[in-house]
Amino acid sequence: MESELPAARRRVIESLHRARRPLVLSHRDSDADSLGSALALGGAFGQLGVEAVLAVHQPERIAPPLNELPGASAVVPLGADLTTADHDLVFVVDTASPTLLGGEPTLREALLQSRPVVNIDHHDSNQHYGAVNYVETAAAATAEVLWGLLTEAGIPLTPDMATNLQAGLVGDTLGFQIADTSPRTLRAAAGLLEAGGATHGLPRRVLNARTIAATRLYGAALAAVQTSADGCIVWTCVTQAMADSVDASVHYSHGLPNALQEVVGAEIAAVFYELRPDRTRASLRSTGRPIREVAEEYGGGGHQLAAGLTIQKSIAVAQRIVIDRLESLLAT
Ligand SMILES: [Mn+2]
Repeated sequence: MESELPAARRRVIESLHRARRPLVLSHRDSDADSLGSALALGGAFGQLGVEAVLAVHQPERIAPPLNELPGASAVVPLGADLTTADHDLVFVVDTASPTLLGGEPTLREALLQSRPVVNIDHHDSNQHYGAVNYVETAAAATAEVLWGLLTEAGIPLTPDMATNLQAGLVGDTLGFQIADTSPRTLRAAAGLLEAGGATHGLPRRVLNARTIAATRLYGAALAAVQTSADGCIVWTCVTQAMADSVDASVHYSHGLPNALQEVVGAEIAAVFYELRPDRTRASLRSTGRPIREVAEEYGGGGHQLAAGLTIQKSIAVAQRIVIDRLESLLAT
């Protein structure tokens, strides 16, 4: 696969220069890398004198401060009107499979089958659904991939583009602290700093900011922390009752799995979210032992050290099932 990369890189750069009416898409539930990468790619087309349309599923749900990324207000909904527009090429960033775009399956098919798709990503689970697939699994973020592509293509970075890419780098690497952070990641960060994209300011806020309700929910979940396997497994729950008591949604509790991983002695961290009385989501983190297989056993997935799954069970039952499974994993 790696040997195919130089050819794919040339084809992506050709596509950047060839596009006249590009459509840029990224996955639903935008994060700093997906949105920052899409916005920076839109900026790159601007530098080439081409106007790109950027679309994501339900952009109105992009919450502060993520919606402050330069250009975010111009992102349009992933809607049926896009299928009849005269886009010549579709660029999809940071999206391992078409399903992750969200929206109706028929809409996704119409969008992706009517025009050539250029798929730019860093997830090793990428399904290579494009006419061109440029998937750099060694990159810590799609922002890092794009930094390399735009530099090689000779497209100068504006300060806004650099801010968007830096937000993606900071977001996906948790501030350059995860194992995927490579010398090249830091070279990209240095290049983005030189182009006017600071690591503090907006990228830092996008990574760390929490509303007051989310801060209270975070505190409640931390206070409910439990351990097993001699402290090697650390977990907690975010229940509907907790969320209701602080006027938040269970979805507001981002950052908890990483926080639990900081507990001394923790090898595996798990956070259970009560989505419905009979539906529970679990986010898993590991300091070394691969946990993606456990997520996959329950229909989930992700990375070797950061994965997630959803079980159609109550939170109490789901927690028992998953913790039992993690205990047996640690015993092997
Ligand atoms: Mn990413």
